[in-house]
Amino acid sequence: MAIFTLEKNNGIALVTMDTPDSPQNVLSEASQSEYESILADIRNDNSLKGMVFASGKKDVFLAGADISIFQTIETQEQAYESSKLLHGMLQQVADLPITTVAAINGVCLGGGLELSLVFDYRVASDSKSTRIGVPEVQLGLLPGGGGTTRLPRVVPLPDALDMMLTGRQLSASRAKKIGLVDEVVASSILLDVAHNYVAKGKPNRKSGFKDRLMRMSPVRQFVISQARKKVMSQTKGKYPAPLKILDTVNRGLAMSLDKALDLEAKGFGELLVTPESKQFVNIFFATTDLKKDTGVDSDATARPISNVGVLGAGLMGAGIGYVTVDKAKTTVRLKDISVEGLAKGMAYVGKLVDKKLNRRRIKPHQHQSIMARLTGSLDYRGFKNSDVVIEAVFEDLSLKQRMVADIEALSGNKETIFATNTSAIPIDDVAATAKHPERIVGMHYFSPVEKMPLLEVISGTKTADWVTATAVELGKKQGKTVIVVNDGPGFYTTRVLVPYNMEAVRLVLEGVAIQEIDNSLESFGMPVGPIKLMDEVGIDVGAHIVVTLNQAFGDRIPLIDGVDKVLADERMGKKNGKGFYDYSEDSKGKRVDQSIYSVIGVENPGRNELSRQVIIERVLFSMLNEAAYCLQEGILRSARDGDIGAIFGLGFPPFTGGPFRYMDSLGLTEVRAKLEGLHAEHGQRFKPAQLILDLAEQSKGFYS
Ligand code: T1G
Repeated sequence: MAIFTLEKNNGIALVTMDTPDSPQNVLSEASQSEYESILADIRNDNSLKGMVFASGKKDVFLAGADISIFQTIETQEQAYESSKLLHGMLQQVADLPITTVAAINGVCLGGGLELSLVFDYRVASDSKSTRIGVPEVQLGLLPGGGGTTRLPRVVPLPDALDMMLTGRQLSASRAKKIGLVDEVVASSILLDVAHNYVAKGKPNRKSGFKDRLMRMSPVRQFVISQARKKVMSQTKGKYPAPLKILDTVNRGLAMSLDKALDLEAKGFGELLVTPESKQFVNIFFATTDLKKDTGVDSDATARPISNVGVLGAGLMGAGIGYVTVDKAKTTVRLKDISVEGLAKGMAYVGKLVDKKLNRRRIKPHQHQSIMARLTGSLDYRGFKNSDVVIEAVFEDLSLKQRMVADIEALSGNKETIFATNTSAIPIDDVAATAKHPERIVGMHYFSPVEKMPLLEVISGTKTADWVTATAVELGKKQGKTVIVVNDGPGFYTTRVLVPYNMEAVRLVLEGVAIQEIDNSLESFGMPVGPIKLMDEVGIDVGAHIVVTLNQAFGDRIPLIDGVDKVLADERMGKKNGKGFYDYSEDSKGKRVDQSIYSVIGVENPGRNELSRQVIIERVLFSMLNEAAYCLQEGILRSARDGDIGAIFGLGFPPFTGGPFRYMDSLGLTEVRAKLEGLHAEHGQRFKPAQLILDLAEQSKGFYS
């Protein structure tokens, strides 16, 4: 079945792209030959005065080049040629003597936007599904279908850079505002309007003075240098793509279009073969697979959810309430034990929805409908109809068990799911006193809930598959990337974080400077150092969890002195303004609080000047090894989930592909050697997971 159809009416050729048996339109080798024959037909038909290009799919215009092709490209030269090939395909439209119009409805990304850029006009629908952008940077690439060259010649340089450096997807109205599309209309009249644009004839687009000025060297250099400063502060130079984009745009704007396109193809070729890009492409396919993963191995399916109850209106509860009313579009009953607490939680949600209104991302009537889904209560009234009740109260097992009993008493015959947001208490413990343990599940969110993309769903040994599947579905509706793990102390994300943090504290006790430890792990690519992270998560929270894990794993996750002294000095971290860092007015968490050293009994802090490499290995391999234990023990269902969980939940550097891909990139023989060395030097806590030893023995990796 054809990908493209061509209809000619009244001198206008309508080309419709509708890839059969696929939810997306993508530019691929399969589409190339048909595309070229359609263009040849149009080129040779002198009766035509115009061409309109549209998609036959409901919410998709064109999702770009076929990403799966990148996994088959091995050399820079091949990648360069693939970019040149795409340039040639799109140039065939640019060279048509007739007026060309792109009618954009639905996602128009990467090569999709690049194709539309060679059209004389771009008309877009005001549909919510119309999202326009160049997300290549998120694949470790630059727009290689002419986008790097043409976009800054169509829209103002700062807007073009923002799109290319962030991968931001614009709504149709935003795209019109920056001059990327000529008109925004209702999707019902999109094709008519596009056809009418043919009558306008080819535009004589002259860049405005401001745009010309922006492209002149001194101004351009300034804009580029400002953008580079921002990129470096965000990425610390760990990501090649944004820097290559800046360099290519800067040099390309001083060249003719052809030369600039060739420079772009070279840059695309260089980036495609980088290990960072390979890992980003792995992450794309992993997250795409997760979207389709029900989270259970049986054919159990999720039940419909229309009412959600949230117990606890603190930061987590309010955040869960927000993503549920806003993204899942489900009613939420938010309960707290105090009026102040409830009011604060409701206000927190209100502030987030107000922000969307103020940024014009929603209209007033949408603001009202979102807020109308949220109601508050100081008791259980209104919880009887909840399909799912999520508790987000403090980590007290008996309190959570009492809440289970309350909800079970309330729900009667309704099979209400009880989800706990605990970060470490085993689900089986929460379910131990339940009448219906099969309806108890873990839904571990990360703070702040409205920003952190991961949801870790934990199945207890008695949790029914339909309950797990329903929790997964709710998480996806809340806009989360969801992994499902099996029950155990600390589940996965908390369990791997604790040895990581504790090893950092041991280094402090050994006289290594706190700042040096954090700087070392940030130089590896962690968003924030382990000591700073403890302050942010809460030193008391971490200390509590260490005890839980030590009870479960003994000398593999040993307790350490020092943390109890920190707590005794009433240092809980950022939340009470006292921790390892100084939260006074003139520091605001930027500087280490030097008084911490005497609190934990470290004399002459910083005396131990370990190399960055040693610091990174000590701390990072604690996490890598624990991750392998989680996979070995079946807490993790797959290495894929472990990688996505660490990247989206703990900020593990995405350019490494995640802990398991990172260990594969080192080679498990090397990982085994490092761990055996650390084990010999520091004891049982570095005992290598048997899985690592076995895979190394077989010269295999986690993915091979
Ligand atoms: N290539 C290959 N497959 C793609 C694809 C693409 N560009 N986009 C989606 N798919 C597949 C996906 O793998 C899944 O397949 C199915 O479509 C449904 O996807 C030269 C080099 C478009 C917003 O980065 O962001 O152009 O698993 O479940 O949630 O400069 O897919 O079902 O077999 O994600 O509705 C730039 C990537 C490419 C867009 C839809 N474009 N895609 O989300 O569906 S590079 C992108 C997305 C490029 C040029 C450069 C999303 C989506 P399967 P889905 P969705």
